[in-house]
Amino acid sequence: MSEYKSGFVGIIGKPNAGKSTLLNALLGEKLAITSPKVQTTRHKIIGILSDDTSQMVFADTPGILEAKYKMQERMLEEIKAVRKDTDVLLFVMDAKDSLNENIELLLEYRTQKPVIFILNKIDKLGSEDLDEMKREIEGRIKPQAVIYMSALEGLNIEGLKEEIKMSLPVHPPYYDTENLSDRPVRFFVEEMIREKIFKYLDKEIPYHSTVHLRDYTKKKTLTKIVADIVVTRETQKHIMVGKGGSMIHKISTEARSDIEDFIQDKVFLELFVKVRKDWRDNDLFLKEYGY
Ligand SMILES: Nc1nc2c(ncn2[C@@H]2O[C@H](COP(=O)(O)OP(=O)(O)OP(=O)(O)O)[C@@H](O)[C@H]2O)c(=O)[nH]1
Ligand SMILES: [Mg+2]
Repeated sequence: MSEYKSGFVGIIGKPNAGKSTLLNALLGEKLAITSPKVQTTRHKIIGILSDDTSQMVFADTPGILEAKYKMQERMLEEIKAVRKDTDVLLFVMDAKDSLNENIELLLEYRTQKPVIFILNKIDKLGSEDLDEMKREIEGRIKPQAVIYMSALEGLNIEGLKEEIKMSLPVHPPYYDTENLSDRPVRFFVEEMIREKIFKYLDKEIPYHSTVHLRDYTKKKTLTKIVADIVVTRETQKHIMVGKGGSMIHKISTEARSDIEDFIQDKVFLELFVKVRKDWRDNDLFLKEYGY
């Protein structure tokens, strides 16, 4: 038998490139929340894929951005930590985005470790010349590989896994092979609620919101969950609650159904909306809310 391989695989790229969708496709599980809006992911999320010969420890990260407030500074720190602590770097790019901008960004963020360059969302490409893009990437980056991918449709996922395996070091598994992530269930519950906020609210509100779990109690016949949705202004609270509570009801109903699937139990979910002015720039609130 050949030796077991195991290593850390960082997933980085611009906001909305499809990093979280890719993580989910690699794992075959919905672990990370996704949305059509930029900056959906705020925390590093570890996803672990183990088989008889290898373990890949993926780290999904927030999209690379220019930090304008403290919460975004924390997001950038997470990206920088992942990029250092990685055996193979997956750089994800929306194939319709500017190639030059993406290459510049990768040159800034890459380390000595091998890079796999992923041209994602090829399912919605028109006449763009992928081979031409590939030649330019190879010329300027010298990646281990350039992979055409549709994370949404799972196209080329197996090819990508093979490519990653090739550059994993020989090492025993880092995590118990039964584990899917290093985050507790509570984290995913908060994220599933936050996903609905990104789905149903527009403009600045998703970016001014966070979700904080207050109670998670497993009872005999169900799990009781109480969470706060935190916003920065009274007007945002009104919109979050909606007319006659319609918006918060919609968020709660959909989130509850996702949580029930995830924890395989009936859920009683209670949501409260709270105003915390400037929580995104306040060290104490950021700490309390897990940033
Ligand atoms: N057509 C198509 N859409 C995709 C593909 N991959 C991702 N998307 C969509 O692109 C949007 C962004 O996907 P995410 O996975 O949330 O992107 P992300 O890079 O994690 O974004 P941030 O967390 O904001 O940095 C979502 O609406 C996805 O459904 C793909 O291969 N094809
Ligand atoms: Mg994401």
